[in-house]
Amino acid sequence: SLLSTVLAFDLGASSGRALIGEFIQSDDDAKPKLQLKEIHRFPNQPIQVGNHLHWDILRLLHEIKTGIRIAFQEGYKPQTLGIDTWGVDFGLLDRNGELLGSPYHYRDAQTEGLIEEVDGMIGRDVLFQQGGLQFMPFNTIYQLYAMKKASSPKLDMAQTLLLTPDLLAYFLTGKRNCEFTMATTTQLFDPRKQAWNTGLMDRLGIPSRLFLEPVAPGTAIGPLSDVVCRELEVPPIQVVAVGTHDTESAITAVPAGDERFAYLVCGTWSLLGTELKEPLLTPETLSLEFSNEGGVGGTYQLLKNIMGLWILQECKREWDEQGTVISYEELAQLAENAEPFRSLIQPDDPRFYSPSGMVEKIRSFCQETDQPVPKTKGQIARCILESLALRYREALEQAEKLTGNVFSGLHMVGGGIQNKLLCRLTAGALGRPVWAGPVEASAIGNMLMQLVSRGHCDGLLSARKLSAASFPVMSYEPEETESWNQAYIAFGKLK
Ligand code: ADP
Ligand code: LRH
Repeated sequence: SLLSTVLAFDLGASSGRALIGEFIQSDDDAKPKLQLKEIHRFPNQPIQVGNHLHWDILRLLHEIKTGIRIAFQEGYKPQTLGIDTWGVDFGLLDRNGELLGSPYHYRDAQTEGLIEEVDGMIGRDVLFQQGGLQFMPFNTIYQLYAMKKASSPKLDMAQTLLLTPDLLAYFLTGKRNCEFTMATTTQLFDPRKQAWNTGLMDRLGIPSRLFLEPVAPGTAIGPLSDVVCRELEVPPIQVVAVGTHDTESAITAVPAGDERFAYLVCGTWSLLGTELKEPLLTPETLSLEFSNEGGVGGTYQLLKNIMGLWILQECKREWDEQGTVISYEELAQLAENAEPFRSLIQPDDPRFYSPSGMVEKIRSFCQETDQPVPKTKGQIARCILESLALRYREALEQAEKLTGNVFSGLHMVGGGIQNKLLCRLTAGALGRPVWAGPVEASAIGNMLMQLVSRGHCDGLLSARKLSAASFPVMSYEPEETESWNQAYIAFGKLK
């Protein structure tokens, strides 16, 4: 029998999707399971306007509304819905509650050079002690500081800052909310004090009035507003603040059996880390540049933000724009057939962060480091995938060093695991098994927190058990360990 139906919106930097989750108890007395159905998928394309890169937030709202409509048209009756998105970005509301302009995309160039500038004002140690994050140019702190430096009138007029998932929930409910996991991606939330860092905001000229008190994942925000219900002809279902940061939703769905495990959330970004009960704010964490992000169920996630499949996405975009659209399956196939260990890049080299010209950037990296320059699509894709796999090894070893844990293998989740070659290469590079699944981890984690909020699931551990019982996992065993060890040495010399 059907115990509950939930609707999850998972918005990544490359695409968004709506999935229905049915929590089902079968007749044969087995434990209840979660069943997924994808009902809507849409691209998420940033738009350059003048000097700024923006998200098309109204289009995303439109697609979410479309997803809600489709759910009911297809006969589902979700009782709740949740939204998770990429981290750090936000919209500003004026005193009438209207959105001030289009939210900036985190890859907007306005934050260039600001890490160093803010370091100079505040000090890197202090920033790390009080923010816990890896120094990424996109962190909310730098975006707001960029607006301050540009004397943005929007910043003067703004009354409330809503992080992207809260902004979208606000459009649907009219209720302003601030969910904890997203709050911890701003670098303005102090993980030790568990409070907004108003002292830091004052020093940078960021108005502290903008920030709402964070609520724990699993908190109900409110029902769909009357206007939305009338427009879509749907009942006022409840919107829940899930683990609204997509990374944290994905980690919620990792089907790990034990308390200590390592994971890799593999999408546009690669987030590799391990779950802790408290933030680890040591000098070693700072020097190895790991983040402490707030997770669901009172956890902290010690993780490394790695450039990820973004590099391949950008190459694909370039090739597609030249007229021959190539699928990720085809690219993986070409990479499979390409010569192994021909050339490597350091995926986290800053040049790979900004959009455009990616193929050329890869070639010049190889040239500068005296390696064969990759020419074909297959050679380029192979170079990216092998380099990522080696970077994962480095990050996994660093996570072990920081925590003193030893991990017997790596759980991989997210859209990137559809690239089976990447999973295989990762197992090879690590010299340890990879357990891949589920693909839709963020949407599943989103659903699991809806089930927690409705009392169907009593917390993170049982949520993970439900994920493990409901979705298959594919194992990859290490191969060609000696060649990988050689490649790892070559990779280490690239810095
Ligand atoms: P995000 O949530 O950040 O938008 P996803 O989790 O959807 O990202 O993962 C997107 C990545 O997954 C793409 O960059 C691509 O490399 C990979 N991918 C998606 N579909 C496939 C596929 N069919 N085969 C291989 N790789 C794929
Ligand atoms: C992955 C992600 C990651 C952030 C980045 C902006 O989608 O949320 O955790 O650091 O986007």
